[in-house]
Amino acid sequence: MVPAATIAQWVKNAVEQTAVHDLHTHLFPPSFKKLVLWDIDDLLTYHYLIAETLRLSDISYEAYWGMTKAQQAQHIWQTLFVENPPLSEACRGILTVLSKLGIDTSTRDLGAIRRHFPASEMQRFFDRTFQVANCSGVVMTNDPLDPVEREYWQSGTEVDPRFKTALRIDRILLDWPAVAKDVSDLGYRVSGDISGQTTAEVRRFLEDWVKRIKPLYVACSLSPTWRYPDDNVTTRILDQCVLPVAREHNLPMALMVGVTRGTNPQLRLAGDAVGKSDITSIHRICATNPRNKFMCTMLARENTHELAVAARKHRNLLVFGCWWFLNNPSLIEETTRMRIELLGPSFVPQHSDARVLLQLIYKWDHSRTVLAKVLTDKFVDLAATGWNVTQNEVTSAAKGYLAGQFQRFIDMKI
Ligand code: FIX
Ligand code: ZN
Repeated sequence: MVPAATIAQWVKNAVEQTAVHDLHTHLFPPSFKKLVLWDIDDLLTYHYLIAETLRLSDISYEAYWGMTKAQQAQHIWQTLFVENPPLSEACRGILTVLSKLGIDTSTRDLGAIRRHFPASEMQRFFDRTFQVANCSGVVMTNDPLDPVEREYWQSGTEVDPRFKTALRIDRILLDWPAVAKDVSDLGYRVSGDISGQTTAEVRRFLEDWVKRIKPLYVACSLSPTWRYPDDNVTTRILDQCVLPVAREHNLPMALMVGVTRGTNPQLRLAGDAVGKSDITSIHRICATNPRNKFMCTMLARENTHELAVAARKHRNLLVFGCWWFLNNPSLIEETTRMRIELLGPSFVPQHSDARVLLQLIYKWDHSRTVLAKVLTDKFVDLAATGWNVTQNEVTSAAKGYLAGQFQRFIDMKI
């Protein structure tokens, strides 16, 4: 029988040495200059840390938002790292990043830390981050209705090949009729009441953007109240526009379900919350559209188990990631254990959701540690049955979880 210590070493090596392909981030390539977030002030002003700071500091929302980014970062550092111990996952993440980059934090001096991130070094940090995070590529979140981003695509800006695309369509699915004017301003004959040529024109809009950015999948985040099917515009646009286009191009539709936007609008991006969602809608969308592929992550811990069960029922459904408030070691561990027990190798344990380039370093370091722990236990359990665990199968499991399963699903024809 292979000793547990040997298995642990094989798993650790395989999980550390396999390059991850990160299937959902909010990162942009260096050429999309206005959208790039990368340095220590960007790390500190991450919306996870804004929410944590405004719980502990007496500053008003208005005063916080009235500061420059550098002042906000300083305030967050002072509140979360100097006046309090940086115990939360998002705080620990910053310290992991700095430590992996060899930056000394012992003096707790933000000024000294900032000197490691001169603006002139931005480009170099891209290569360094991908290398330290052992990441081969990331999928962006690409919104054609964002005027700043659209300009980069329309002007043919070159994209670093490590950055893959995903066509994000939240506004098209959720903001009708308000969004009709924006789509119509782009030259599509659409109307707020979805009359006339509207659905054909929305399809043409989607087709044009599929051609332009060549996405790996189409994506939308949805609230806990989302139901499928429903007698509303979202179902109509899904059924008549999005799913036919996705089918035609063999693109999965990624459903990220369970976010209540703007629970506290004063917190802006940090003000979104979580709610329990409806798993039967996932069953129905997969069952009634068998020629479409779906990816799904759900934000509520309460939905995680039933989502794994749903994936057992629908081969056109890929479960992925521990999203946002689930991206904490304790919840990644229980979720990953349960998913392995129900789905074996056929899911994607994690995505980073990184908004700031350097976050790739900590999000993957922390997730890899948990994945290695769980995978070791599972292979040790196998060895205890007399199964002759081999280093090859350990390596191939790690490759599947970190890159292969996603690629397999993207390539799969149904
Ligand atoms: O909808 C999403 O893609 C979410 O991940 C984001 O909107 C969210 O703000 C986030 O950054 C979570 O990690
Ligand atoms: Zn996201």
